[in-house]
Amino acid sequence: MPEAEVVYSDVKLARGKKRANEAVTTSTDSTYSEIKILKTQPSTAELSEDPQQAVVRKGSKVTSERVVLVVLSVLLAAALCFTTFEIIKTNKKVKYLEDDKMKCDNNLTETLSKIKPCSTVQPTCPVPKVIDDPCYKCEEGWEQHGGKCYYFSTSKSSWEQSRDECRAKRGELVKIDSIEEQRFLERKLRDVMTDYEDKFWIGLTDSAVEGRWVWVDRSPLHQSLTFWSNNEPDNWNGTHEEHPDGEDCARMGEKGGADDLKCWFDAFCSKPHRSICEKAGVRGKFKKVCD
Ligand SMILES: [Ca+2]
Ligand SMILES: [Ca+2]
Repeated sequence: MPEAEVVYSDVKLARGKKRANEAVTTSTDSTYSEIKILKTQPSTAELSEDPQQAVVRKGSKVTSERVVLVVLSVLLAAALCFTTFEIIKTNKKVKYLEDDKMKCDNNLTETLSKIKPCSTVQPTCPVPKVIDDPCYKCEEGWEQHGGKCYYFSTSKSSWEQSRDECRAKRGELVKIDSIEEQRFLERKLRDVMTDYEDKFWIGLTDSAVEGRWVWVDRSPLHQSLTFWSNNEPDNWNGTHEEHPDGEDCARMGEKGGADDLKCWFDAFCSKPHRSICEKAGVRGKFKKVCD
C-alpha cells in the first residue's frame, strides 16, 4: 500500500465497563495505541472547503511551477552567457598566442640572419686590429646557416649508411628544430635536387615503434613542427614480401618547391638517397681588420 494513502494518528482509548468474566482489576488507567486509518474518504475539512479557496490553492500551485520555470530559464540563460563569454575569451587568447608565435618566429629569423659566417679574407695591413665580432664558420663543403653547418651529400646511400657517413664527418643526420630551419632547407633543396625523386634523408625514423617518429637524438617529433606532405606518412609497404615493415625513414624535398613547407615523405630505409648532415658551427669571437 503506498505510504501516501495512510495517515497516522495517536488516539486515546478509554477502557469501558468491565466485562463480567473479566478479572477484577484496580487499575483505572487508560491504554494507548497507535493505529493506521485508511484515507478512503476526503477529510471533513476538505469537504467543507470553499470551492473558491480550492481554486486559489490550485492557482498558487500553478504560480509556483511558473516561478520554478522562470528561475530555471534564467539559470540556463546565465549558463549560456557564461559559456559564450568563455569561448570568446579562449578565442582571444588563441589569437594572442598565434600573434606571439608569429613575432617569435620573425624574431628568430631576424636573429639567425644576423649570425654570419666568419670572413675568410685576410687583412692586408702589417698589424691588423682585432675587434670583437662574433661569427660562425664551417668546414669546406659545409654551408653555414643560423650558427649551424649543413652538408648536402653528393652520393646516395640507405638511411643507416647515410647516418654513418654523417657521423664519420663528426655530424649527424639533420634534426629540424624550427620553421625557420625547415624554410631554409626546403629552399636550398629546390636548387640542389636534380629531379623529383632526388630527395634527401633527414634524421627522423619510426623504425623502433611504428607511427612513433623520433629524431636521431631520440627526441620525439613535435606535432607543431611536422612538415609531412599530403597523405604522408602512409607507411606504404609496396609488395608486402619485400617490405613487410613498411616505410620507416623520412626524406624531404620538392624540386618544384613547397610553399607550405610540407615536403616530408616516409620511405623504405634501404632506398638509396642523398642526405643532409648537420653540426654546430665553430664560433669565432674576434675578427682582424685594418684601420
Ligand atoms: Ca613507418
Ligand atoms: Ca610514404
